[in-house]
Amino acid sequence: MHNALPKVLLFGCANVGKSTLFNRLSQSRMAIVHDQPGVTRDFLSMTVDKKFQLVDSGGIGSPDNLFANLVEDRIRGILEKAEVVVWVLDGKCGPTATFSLHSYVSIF
Ligand SMILES: Nc1nc2c(ncn2[C@@H]2O[C@H](COP(=O)(O)OP(=O)(O)OP(=O)(O)O)[C@@H](O)[C@H]2O)c(=O)[nH]1
Ligand SMILES: [Mg+2]
Repeated sequence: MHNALPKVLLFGCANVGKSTLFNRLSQSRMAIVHDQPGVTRDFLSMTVDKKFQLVDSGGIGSPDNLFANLVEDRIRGILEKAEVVVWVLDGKCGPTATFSLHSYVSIF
């Protein structure tokens, strides 16, 4: 992800539609979309309109599996580097996440 353009990170719980939004905004089908939490595990980025680097990330609070901690560590790392963080929420359940955003990044 060595790109001088500003990074816009899609952040949020698993299965809320981050990858769907990534594909829509990047006009691609790069991200795997599936109705099951924990599908995205690593970052995916694409330059949009030659203006910013859109970054899809794994979901926080993914089901407990071998990768959950690794996914969360990766998200914490990129959160500090992103110029813009878009917190994606599921409109049906709203911001009822079982996490504190403060625990993810100190600047909020
Ligand atoms: N009804 C509805 N379903 C959506 C919307 N956006 C995404 N979905 C569906 O929600 C499911 C999860 O979408 P993803 O884009 O894979 O979600 P994600 O946040 O990337 O999930 P993880 O990678 O597991 O963190 C898929 O079945 C999508 O088709 C939306 O705006 N409305
Ligand atoms: Mg995803």
